[in-house]
Amino acid sequence: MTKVTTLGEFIVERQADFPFAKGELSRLLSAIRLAAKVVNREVNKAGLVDDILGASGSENIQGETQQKLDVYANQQMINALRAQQEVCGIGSEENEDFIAFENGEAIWGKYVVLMDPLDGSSNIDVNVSIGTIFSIYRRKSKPGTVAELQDFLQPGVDLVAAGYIIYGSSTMLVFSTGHGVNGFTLDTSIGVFCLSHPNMRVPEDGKLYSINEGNYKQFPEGVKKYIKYCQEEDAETNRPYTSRYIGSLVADLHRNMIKGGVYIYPSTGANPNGKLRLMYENIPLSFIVEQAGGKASDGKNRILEIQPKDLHQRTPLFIGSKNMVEMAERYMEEYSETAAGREE
Ligand code: P6P
Repeated sequence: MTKVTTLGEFIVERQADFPFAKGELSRLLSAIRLAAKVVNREVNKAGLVDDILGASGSENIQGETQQKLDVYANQQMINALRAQQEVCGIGSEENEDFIAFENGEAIWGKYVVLMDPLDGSSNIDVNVSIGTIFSIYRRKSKPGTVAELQDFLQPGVDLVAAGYIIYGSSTMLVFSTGHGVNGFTLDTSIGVFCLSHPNMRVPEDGKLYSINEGNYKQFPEGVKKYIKYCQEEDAETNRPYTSRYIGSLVADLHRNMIKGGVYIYPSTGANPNGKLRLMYENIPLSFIVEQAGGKASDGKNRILEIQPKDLHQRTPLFIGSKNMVEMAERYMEEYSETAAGREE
């Protein structure tokens, strides 16, 4: 019988890999792991209980209707991380401003966490996979003081860890601390995340392209040309590709991580800088994909090198198999007056 490695054992075995003092990462990840299990329990019964389905009646900073499960997931992550005392503050896609923990030991926490507690939540009611995305940074402000905005507005190159949880046909936690990417599947019979996808690598090439072609008319010319390239017949370059778009970023990204592919959310008329948030979606997922040998940009600039200006800043996202992203970037360069959409 092959040895099963749990997430806890993995962290202990690989402690030397982690740029954390002993035990800090395991406490941080155990908070995220706990929250993931609690959210998973609610996600899995969402179809059965009215009080967790559907909209909460409130809106988040983006003016998007918050689904009850978004609000629930947000609170579970905040509670779990607050309890761990390693984190001095949290930035969440669901909250207008960051949350600085001021209780007791928390002000000595060396890290901050940014998260999208439940991405793709509009899919909850139709039983499509959704996800949680998180980033971990070292704080820049002085320990013993409350967290400051500078602790959160850090570029992706300064990340110490990032990951996502996908609530799908199985629930998986995929994360990296800068030493490759590993995937853990929740064994619900014992409530433990077990190493199922060691050292994940994004295939350099793929046959899948993911984009909401309903927005075709509003796309930059370079994106239109790349879509046409994907649809042309060419036996040598294995085209036409297949279009797969779930409308749940974590699900589309996870499939492309495993099978190879490219996901593009470019600038559109409705969203001149793209729809996805730099801090809560694009940076953590770009960190993961780069650690697995893939590539991520805004169509020109490497996502991880973008200096954030605002907690809820949006950027276009081209992410996935290296060769596919680079082909799309070539079309953007050749055909678009501004590679990252219209001027800001
Ligand atoms: P559209 C979900 O709202 C999300 O943030 C991502 O998970 C998803 O990929 C994208 O937006 C879908 O957006 O405009 O294609 O419906």
